[in-house]
Amino acid sequence: MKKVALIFGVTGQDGSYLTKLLLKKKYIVHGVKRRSSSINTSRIDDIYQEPFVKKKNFILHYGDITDGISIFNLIKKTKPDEIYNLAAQSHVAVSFKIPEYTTNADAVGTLRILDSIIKLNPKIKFYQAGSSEMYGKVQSFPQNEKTPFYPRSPYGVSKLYSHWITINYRESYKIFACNGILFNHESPLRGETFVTKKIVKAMCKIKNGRQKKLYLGNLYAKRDWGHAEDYVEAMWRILQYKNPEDWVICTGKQYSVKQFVNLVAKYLRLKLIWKGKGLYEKAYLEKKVPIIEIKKEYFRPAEVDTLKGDASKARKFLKWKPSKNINYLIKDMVEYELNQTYED
Ligand code: NAP
Ligand code: G4F
Repeated sequence: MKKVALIFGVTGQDGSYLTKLLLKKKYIVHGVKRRSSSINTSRIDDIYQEPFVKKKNFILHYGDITDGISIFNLIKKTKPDEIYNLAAQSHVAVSFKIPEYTTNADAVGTLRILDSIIKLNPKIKFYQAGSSEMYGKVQSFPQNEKTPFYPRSPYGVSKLYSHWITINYRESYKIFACNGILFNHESPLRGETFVTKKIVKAMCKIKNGRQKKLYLGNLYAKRDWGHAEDYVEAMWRILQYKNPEDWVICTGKQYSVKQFVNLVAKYLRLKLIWKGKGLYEKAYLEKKVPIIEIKKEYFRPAEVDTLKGDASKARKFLKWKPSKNINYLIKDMVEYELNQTYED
């Protein structure tokens, strides 16, 4: 019998990579997409061309994480062995602008799935997409499964609710429900307003003479950036482990936004010279033209200054470790971007 997976958030970066992974593992994959006025399946459309995709092993359904009826009905209809909850309003800065919606989707959405599981089939395994944003103002360094949380945004607070409600349902109803605490992971499919994609896209366009300037916020925030393809493998391993537990997934290496910019510039052979401080810091190309400037609007009301994880537990028990480093990530993102054709 083939295993059946149900993915909430199938149209996102991770949803796309996870779908491919599960189809290669011969799962039947049901994906939940939400209704939008324009087509939102661009990240998964190519999956239908893959040789391992047959007519009936990848099926999309309409649903919404803020709509409990759709969640209940989809779980009832698709009868999954495993549910992956990747659906979220996943942009931290945006969560300050739409905090109530973010809480509804990112916190209560998880409760809706968990409660449907215990009502319909408590044997379903559940993966919750937790985030290193829950560490926020970090309480110890590096962060592992024992590090106390201190979220700094409506997004981080909502993810923390999801983390604890997943543990609460696991302990109360003995279900196989797990939290992955994933640090930042990127890829060519990353959303365009996250900082890595924004930098790569703009700098490729600058290199090709299609854009003049890139505006950024806090250059000195540090992140532990991995590749999404590695991280979806961890999600799957988490649900195959003998016990339902919580897991930190990260590279253990940390770079600032400015270092990321410099690595992209190096790959593109752009010679950047940084001058000035604070809001007046600028990166010049060939000493003359400023191509990167700072805009106050990209700073957040509360920042997560530094994140660096410790994935020893996953290394030891899941036999998981990242296979791609930051240089591979940048090469993958830049090469993808350079191959895009732009209408402008
Ligand atoms: P993403 O690209 O933003 O994808 C989010 C997915 O959720 C998209 O498919 C989106 O649909 C869907 N979604 C949003 N609101 C929804 C709603 N109300 N109902 C149903 N679906 C909804 O995010 P990602 O980078 O793949 O991340 C996947 C998950 O991991 C998210 O929960 C994120 O918060 C979490 N996470 C990500 C990272 C990271 O660094 N990438 C790290 C830790 C945790 P549309 O395509 O229609 O927008
Ligand atoms: O790329 P970011 O928007 O990612 P952030 O806030 O770390 O969140 C991502 O990773 C989390 C895991 O830790 C996920 F849970 C979450 O869903 C999301 O995927 O920003 C990274 C850093 C921040 O410190 C931000 O202030 O980059 C800084 N930054 C500087 N200039 C900018 C910009 N971020 C964005 N998005 N845009 C800028 O212009």
